[in-house]
Amino acid sequence: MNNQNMKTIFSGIQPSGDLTIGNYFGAIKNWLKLKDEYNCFFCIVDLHAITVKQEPKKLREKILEVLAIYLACGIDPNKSNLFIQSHVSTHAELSWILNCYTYMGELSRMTQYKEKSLKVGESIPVGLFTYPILMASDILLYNTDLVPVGSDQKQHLELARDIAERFNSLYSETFKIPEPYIVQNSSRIMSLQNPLKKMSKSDENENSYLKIMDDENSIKRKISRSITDSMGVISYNDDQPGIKNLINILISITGETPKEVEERFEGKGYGELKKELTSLLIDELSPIQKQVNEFMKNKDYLEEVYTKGKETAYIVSNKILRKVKRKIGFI
Ligand code: ATP
Ligand code: LTN
Repeated sequence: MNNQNMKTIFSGIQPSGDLTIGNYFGAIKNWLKLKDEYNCFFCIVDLHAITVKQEPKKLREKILEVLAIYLACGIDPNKSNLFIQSHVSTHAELSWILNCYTYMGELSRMTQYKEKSLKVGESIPVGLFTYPILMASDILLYNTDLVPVGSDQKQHLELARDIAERFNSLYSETFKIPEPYIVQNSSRIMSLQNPLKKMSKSDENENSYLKIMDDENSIKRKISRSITDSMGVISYNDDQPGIKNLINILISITGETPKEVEERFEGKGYGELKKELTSLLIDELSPIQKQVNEFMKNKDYLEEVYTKGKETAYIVSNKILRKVKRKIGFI
């Protein structure tokens, strides 16, 4: 499972709600493209999820569902390492250490922190602020070469690189400097209700996001209600952000260029675009949903997968953690 000659990728999704097509097109689909060429670590980042309030029963269910989704999308646990972040103690340990090498100013600039802290009112958990340090630790613990994520995570990745470079220059070469892997059109799937905002699983308006597990009727309803404009032309440009978003989702499935879609839909109305997109989404998602439901019935199998994942992840990450501790001067 760990081939010395292959480069490594690391990525993760928070079990903080129902996964959306933003997670699917922005992250998981790109993992699938890379999975055979790299040593892969795909993590369910539950430590990250508790930076906002979670209900224990729901969190427990969602952690397993995210694992079931990884498997249902075609990630083979015999080839990739699938594990749950809180099972591998090295993540929290390195995170503390790197807390001491990260500056308040750097964290205050993070857009995700600014946005999320506005939503939680006056009592902002410190974890929400230090969240990018935990993410840096996830990545740096595996000598990661490449991190496939949506473009909302670019800033966090740059911080991870800065922290790694700082540590390396203080103590000599320790961490590998990771590169982002962000695919243009799918890197930012927007809200169906406000196409200027990222689609997010924690949005309060259910109609703004499409879940991977949404049934046919919900897909139909949400796409047909999605916000467009009054221009009436199917054109890929920033003045029509709603249509641009629908085209981006469509081409994430068909592999067309925006221009090809514009040409195909010349003279046609928004209704036709929405109809085709709806049926493509149903075809794409329903086989995955069936598989997720099967995996969720087999909790023993899920346990087998995450237990094996945890063991490998610990062995690999503890090597780096020990090196870090030695360099700092711990005994
Ligand atoms: P939350 O809403 O709880 O903050 P989220 O759905 O925004 O969560 P994460 O679980 O933090 O996302 O993200 C997992 C991966 O999915 C990341 O790589 C992220 O960049 C990607 N991603 C999330 N939302 C989108 C989106 N709308 N478009 C493209 N990629 C996305
Ligand atoms: N912060 C990420 C989730 C995440 C992650 C990671 C992604 C946590 N650790 C390591 C890639 C690599 C997010 O999508 N909000």
